[in-house]
Amino acid sequence: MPRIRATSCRGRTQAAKEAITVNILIVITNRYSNPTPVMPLGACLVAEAVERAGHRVVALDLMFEQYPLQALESELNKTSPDLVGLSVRNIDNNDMQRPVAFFKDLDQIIKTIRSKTDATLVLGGAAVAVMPEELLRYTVADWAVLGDGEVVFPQLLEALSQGKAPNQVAGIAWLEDNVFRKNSGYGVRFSDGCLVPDFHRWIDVQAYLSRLATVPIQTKLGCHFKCVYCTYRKIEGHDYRLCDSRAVFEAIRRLAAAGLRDIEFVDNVFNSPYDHALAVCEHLAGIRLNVRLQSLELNPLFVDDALLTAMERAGFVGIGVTVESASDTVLAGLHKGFTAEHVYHAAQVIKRHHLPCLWIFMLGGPGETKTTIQETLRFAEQNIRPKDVAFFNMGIRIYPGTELEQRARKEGVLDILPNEMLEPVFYFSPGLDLDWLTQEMHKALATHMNYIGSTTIGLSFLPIINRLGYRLGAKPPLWRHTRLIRRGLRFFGIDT
Ligand code: B12
Ligand code: SF4
Repeated sequence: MPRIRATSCRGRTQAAKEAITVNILIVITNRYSNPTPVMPLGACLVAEAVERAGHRVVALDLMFEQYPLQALESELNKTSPDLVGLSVRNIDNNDMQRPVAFFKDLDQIIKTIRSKTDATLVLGGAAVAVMPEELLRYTVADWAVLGDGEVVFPQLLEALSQGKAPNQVAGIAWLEDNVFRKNSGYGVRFSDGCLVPDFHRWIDVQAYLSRLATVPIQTKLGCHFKCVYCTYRKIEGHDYRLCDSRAVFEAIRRLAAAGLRDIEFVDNVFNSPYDHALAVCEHLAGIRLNVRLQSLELNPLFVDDALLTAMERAGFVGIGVTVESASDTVLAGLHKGFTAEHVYHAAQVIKRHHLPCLWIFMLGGPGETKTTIQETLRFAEQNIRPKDVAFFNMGIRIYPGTELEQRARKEGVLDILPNEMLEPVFYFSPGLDLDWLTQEMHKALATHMNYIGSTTIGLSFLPIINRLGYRLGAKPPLWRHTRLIRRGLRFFGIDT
């Protein structure tokens, strides 16, 4: 079997430039099960794409492995791969109060791989697109794939196995003489209309479903907004790349036929561009499939009666609106591109419909003070229906290259180097007292059983609740059961 380490292929002769089957092991490294385990859509799409390109692929999902390093060792022995692809989703848990640095798990994983094989090591996954240089340095991997893995990874393999220069492939990053290099550029992800993999082929689907996981699907990439903290444009680009609504319908039909009926749209913003979202929903409403749909990523700017009616008719069972704040000062500081008036308007529209709604807030952003927090809490008090749920996150994770990073440096609240920012680091408005906010939120959560904070999401026993819920017949989304769960926990003396 060809060993295709980056260095060895550079000097290959013309004769070697023929199609070579590469033995690939894709290791899905995410083991975080809160609030529910997330099915690794991207890793499965990538596995299928390289298999289509003629390579031999095995996927090892570490999510439910009791002894992940032993499982990895045994798979390395079994498959003896030429190339190991690491799918890395989360850098950390984005929780300022109880931060957990997931990227550190890579240390032992890499050591295990390196102790068994000298196979080429390729990084991919959302985390890698967010902090490629830092993760390349941390893991000393050979290559990192940024963005559209199912397009870029097969091209990288072709280059590696045929002796072409991999650094010519758009969407690749690497370290050369300790200097970070990247060949940026995005693929055309939806060109073949293939949106969903055959999940059963790669992962233990039932293990996910029995923990109330939903099945992810994406209908677009890119975002025109410019929120100061956001990494999504780094992952997906600024320009919209839309998947045709007929292809979305066909993909959902395929999922339903495979028994996968709780489906979640994981677009960065589901309802922007508005016409695209409406077309997708109307298509699905036209021929009702037996599915339960949801999306947590609605922008209040584009919430109107026509869209919500189409969503209801399409089979949506829950929506999330990412408003972040109901204060003009904070919304302006975050560059959200909408105002408090839009937030209030969205609330009026939502009240006219039956769809359960999760309201998502981010407290402590630029310009946040006691007064702006009170504005947001007042909005929540007066506009969020008791059957709906409000999620309040405190502090904002700062990523290198964002406007928030620049602002934090200017305000003197951030003084570490980008390389040190794999360790979770958060922005918290200098105009706000953290103890005051913590107490305020404690009171708000104590008096509203439909409110949750990041601590609730990070509860160590949430996975047990998920399994129990599934056995009792609960259906996703999990947040719809917030009141019940919180009341139940309170009964047992656990105040979340
Ligand atoms: C939707 C979403 C969610 C949903 C997921 C719902 C669901 N059923 O899947 C919810 C709300 C539950 C969620 C939760 C969390 N999320 Co989230 N989420 C996203 C979002 C918007 C899309 C993810 C997605 O499915 N993309 C579509 C698939 C196709 O893309 P992909 O998996 O990235 O795969 C592509 C590439 O990465 C690459 N690739 C993937 N694997 C591999 C492997 C190899 C070998 C190669 C070569 C390439 C490759 O190719 C793939 C196809 O093109 C991203 C942001 C974004 N725009 O990506 C954040 C994001 C992934 N989430 C993030 C985080 C932090 C979290 C949470 C920890 C936050 C929290 N406390 O709630 C939790 C963790 C949940 C868990 N158990 O792991 C971060 C992760 C990186 C980081 N900053 O740490 C992101 C990037 C957002 C951000 N803040 O930067 N999330
Ligand atoms: S709307 Fe969402 S995806 Fe777009 S820039 Fe803002 S936070 Fe990022």
